Amino acid sequence: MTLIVSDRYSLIIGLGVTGFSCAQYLERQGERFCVVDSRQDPPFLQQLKSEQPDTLIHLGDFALDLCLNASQIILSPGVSLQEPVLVEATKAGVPIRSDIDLFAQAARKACVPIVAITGSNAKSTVTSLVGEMAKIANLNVAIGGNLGVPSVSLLDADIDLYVMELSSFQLESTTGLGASVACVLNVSPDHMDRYHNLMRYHQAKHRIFQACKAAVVNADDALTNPLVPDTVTQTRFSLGEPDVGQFGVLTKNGEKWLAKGTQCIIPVHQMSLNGGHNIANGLAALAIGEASGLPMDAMIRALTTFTGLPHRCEHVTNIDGVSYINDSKGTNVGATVAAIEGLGPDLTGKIILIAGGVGKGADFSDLSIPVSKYCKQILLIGADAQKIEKVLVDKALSIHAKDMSTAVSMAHANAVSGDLVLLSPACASFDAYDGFEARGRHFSQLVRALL
Ligand code: UMA
Ligand code: ADP
Repeated sequence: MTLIVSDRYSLIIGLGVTGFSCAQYLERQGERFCVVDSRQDPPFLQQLKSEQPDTLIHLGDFALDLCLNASQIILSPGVSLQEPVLVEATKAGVPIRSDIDLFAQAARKACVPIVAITGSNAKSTVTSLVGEMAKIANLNVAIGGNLGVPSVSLLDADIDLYVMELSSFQLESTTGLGASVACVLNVSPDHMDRYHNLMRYHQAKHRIFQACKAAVVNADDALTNPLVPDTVTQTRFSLGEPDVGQFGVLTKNGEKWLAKGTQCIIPVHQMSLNGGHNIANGLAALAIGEASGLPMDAMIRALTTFTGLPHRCEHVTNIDGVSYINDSKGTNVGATVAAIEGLGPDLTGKIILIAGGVGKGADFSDLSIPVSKYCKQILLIGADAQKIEKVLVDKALSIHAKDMSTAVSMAHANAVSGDLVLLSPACASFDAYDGFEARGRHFSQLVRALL
């Protein structure tokens, strides 16, 4: 320990997937570093010990001394900059960086463009869709970030383009990203247990625009407007009619089209993604793809073939005319509102919504109107069920269900042909599941067992 604190070293904080990927990266670079995690048994402890038996690991707290003596801290996204040791380290002038900083520095050095996508919702969908467009255009594209593979593990000499989903947690400690194209898809409250207020969360998201070359803006959401110099090209998308050079929706012969200016690009019904919210996602992907120089034909093909990711408004099955949809990734209020408003208008019947879990300090009020408009029932599960019920104007719609299994049985019993049973919890899952995937799988299994 004495030896290491007297020399210059990087300190990796966190030994989850991010911290471990950074340890592998710094090892490859031949840099001196050590690792701390406040947990006694972090997820990648055994892997790090077996791959790097000589790396110094400190567990159980954030080790103030190690922080204060580091030449830089590489911070995992699950740890807030407001942690007292990090506040101290900042005061002491120790630079705090993210894995995204390490990644971007290497990508910039190799002159490989980075497409950077954030937003409260739709990040994974739009990132994957843009990635698909690039693949169809025969680019060697790497896709990751908050979605799947951590950033530094993607670095490879053969890559033509990086398409990165970035979270506010990652952006908080990312500086001067320099993306070739940057986009905040939308902003609505999330992670209010980590941020003091929406402004702090908004500020974290907008760090994505630092030193970007082009920005893509959601014209329907003022909170996505970037503060960037005039030299940064801006492309806008909107669910309304597009202005010249911008992306939007046009109606031709009674049919809705994704369009650019006056040019119709693809009829909405030819997209494989369903729901009004996915029209916005298709437009965002087109705008980001175009700003990245992708050819229109490849982008159109991707829109027709990309069916979406599991657990995002995923169709499970139909039983007696009732559709069952798994939207377990609907983990905040904005997502669930989008799912209800995206799917509700096309139904002959109504939605039976299954919601609840860990609310992350959210205000659920915005659910009330869409629920009254499109739902005939809301089945509440999980830790924050009461909080959701409290804000509903139409309280008669809500019923408490003991657990997911009871909720699915009740939904099945109450649904009639034309209805849609939607799991879109507006909450995280950690009160009852390992994550949104486990929750979605459980829902889908219970639904299939009804067949
Ligand atoms: N933790 C400690 N002590 C530590 C370090 C972490 O208690 O010393 C806790 C954190 O508070 C958190 C958990 O451990 O509860 C995981 O944190 P982490 O920083 O080790 O996370 P990773 O395993 O590296 O995973 C992270 C992202 N997780 C978070 O931001 C919390 C993953 O996004 C991401 O896929 C991965 O990096 C690769 O980039 C997950 C996520 O939930 C899916 N993201 C949030 C979201 O999408 O809303 C932002
Ligand atoms: P993220 O990675 O930001 O969580 P996903 O693509 O995984 O985004 O989608 C998460 C959820 O967000 C979906 O399950 C859906 O409920 C909701 N959603 C999808 N598209 C939109 C949109 N354009 N606006 C708001 N919510 C959306």
